[in-house]
Amino acid sequence: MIRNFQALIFSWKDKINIAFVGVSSFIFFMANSASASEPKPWQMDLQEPAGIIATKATDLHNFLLVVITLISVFVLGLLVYVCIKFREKPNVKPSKTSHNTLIEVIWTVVPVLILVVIAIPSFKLLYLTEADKPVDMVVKVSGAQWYWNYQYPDEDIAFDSYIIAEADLKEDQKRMLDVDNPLVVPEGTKIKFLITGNDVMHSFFVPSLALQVYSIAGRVNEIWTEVPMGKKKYYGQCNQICGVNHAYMPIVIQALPKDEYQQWLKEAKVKFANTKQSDFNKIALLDKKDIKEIK
Ligand SMILES: [Cu+2]
Repeated sequence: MIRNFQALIFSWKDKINIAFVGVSSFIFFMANSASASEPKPWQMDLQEPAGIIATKATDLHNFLLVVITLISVFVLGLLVYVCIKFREKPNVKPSKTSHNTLIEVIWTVVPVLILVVIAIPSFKLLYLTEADKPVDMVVKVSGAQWYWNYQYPDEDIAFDSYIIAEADLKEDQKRMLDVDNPLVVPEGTKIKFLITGNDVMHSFFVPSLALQVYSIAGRVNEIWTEVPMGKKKYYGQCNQICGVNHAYMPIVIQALPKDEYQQWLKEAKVKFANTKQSDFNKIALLDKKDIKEIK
């Protein structure tokens, strides 16, 4: 019995080993999280926000979580109170009360006030995401069955972005998330995304940058975001069920330092020189001077 018990207790050596594995996995996790924004195993909360819009969206989410928790606890408390106070035993003859003007006014006015309190920060954030901010670059995103097409109108390049098949994955690539041609952008840049579709509805969804916009054929939706400083990959996925390969059209936005981005751009202009840009996919952008005249 004692021998069994001793066998169960870890020796000091085992403890040091476990601590070492724990610490090294933590360091690996932290190092990994510094270079990529992606979902984590057993993740409970939102992905770490990147940029001003995502930070504000996360703050709003945390505020709403408090509001909804307070409301749920209050309603649960009321239910428990009513169940105990008005149970059958002490109320053999039940009350037939059906109206109480004061309570009815309270349960109408209080929810309205709560909605107003929620609406103010909510509209502020919505306005920020929709506002026509001056941006550093424009990227056109087209959803297709089942891949993404990225076009840089100012650079006159376009290319398709496909998932990497499981059999072709390299060691540092993620299953179901990495792609052959990521959307490469310079770090610390405000970007306007023009989002459209080639066939059925898709949705361009990159949680850490708080981007989520429908891609619809015949329409151009737009949104802007600020990609923060730092060489980092932002992972996303199509989140509008678009057909049999819906799960296989991930999104990768790769932020690079400015000089590395210029180098990539140089190579991309050669690599994608023969990628045919169909007229359907082309968009006409106004020159900057035209925009000024309109304003
Ligand atoms: Cu889809």
